[in-house]
Amino acid sequence: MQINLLKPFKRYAQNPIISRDDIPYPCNTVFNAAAVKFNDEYLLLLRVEDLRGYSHLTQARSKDGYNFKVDNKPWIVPSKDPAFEIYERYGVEDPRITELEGKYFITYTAFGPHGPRVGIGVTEDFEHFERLALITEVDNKDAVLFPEKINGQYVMIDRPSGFGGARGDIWIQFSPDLIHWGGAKVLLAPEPGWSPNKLGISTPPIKTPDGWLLLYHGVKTTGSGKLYRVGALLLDLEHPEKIIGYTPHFIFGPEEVYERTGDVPNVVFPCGTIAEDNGTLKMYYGAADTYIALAEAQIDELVEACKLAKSEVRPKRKFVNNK
Ligand code: M1P
Repeated sequence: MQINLLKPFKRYAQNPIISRDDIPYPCNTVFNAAAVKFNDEYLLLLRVEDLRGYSHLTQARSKDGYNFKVDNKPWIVPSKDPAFEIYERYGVEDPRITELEGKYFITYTAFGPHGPRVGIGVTEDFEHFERLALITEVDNKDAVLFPEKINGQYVMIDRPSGFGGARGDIWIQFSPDLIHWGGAKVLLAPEPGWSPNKLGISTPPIKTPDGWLLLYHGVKTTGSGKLYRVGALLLDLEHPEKIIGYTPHFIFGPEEVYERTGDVPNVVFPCGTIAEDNGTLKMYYGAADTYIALAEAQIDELVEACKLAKSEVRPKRKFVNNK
């Protein structure tokens, strides 16, 4: 396989693009940002961890996608509404944004004493945010919405943790109203190799002529802790529960000092991409749970890498119980 299909992403030379020094108020770290283009600007929704270790979400904006200015105050903080409070008491984390029916839906991890679960809310103007519901039970995170209904249903991918949280598989669910979800099916499970312990969808689906393109993260637990890397996945346009192909190898992993060193070393964790009109994909990722960084790839190369994978001979998926 050509090297650009094995390693399609090129890092921005000025990485990292945001660190805690860019946050205009005291905090511990900034990482794992959702991304969207809004009003001709690039908008990142940053996960900022405060000095207590609790996370909230703060906006940053840019004219060029590389140089960002961070808002003076948080935008989404843990809710005081009794319907949400206990489930968000320890923070709101790892947002993803999907433009759907002219609005911007934000899925996020609500973290509280009972464990992580997925929340969903909506905005039209990135000023007012309306929480809609908590849409999964615990233990679940890494949820992304598709940008359109498919066969009359809204579609979401999430990551319930099985086996007492010892493992994470990627699942797909369907809904008539974005609130009530069901019909869950497993999409992709950890395999021996680069991602034997858990997986999670990283970025919302991008529609291409060949299928829905998504990035996902795979986790390998090593003697030095967890190693987070990124793969790509292509799903059928009409039947997104069908995998067209996915990269059997990781396509992006920690290499640079800012990815290898930080609060959680050896982590690259994208939550947002922006597809440019020229076919470039900007991937915004958390690095070592300490920075935001940027890498770019060509969408057609990512699709090609997924499609080639389909024809590769590889061992049949094995059941891995990490307990
Ligand atoms: O520390 C690495 C990541 O760990 C968690 O990710 P996941 O539950 O998908 O393995 C999250 O806390 C994430 O924010 C963090 O970057």
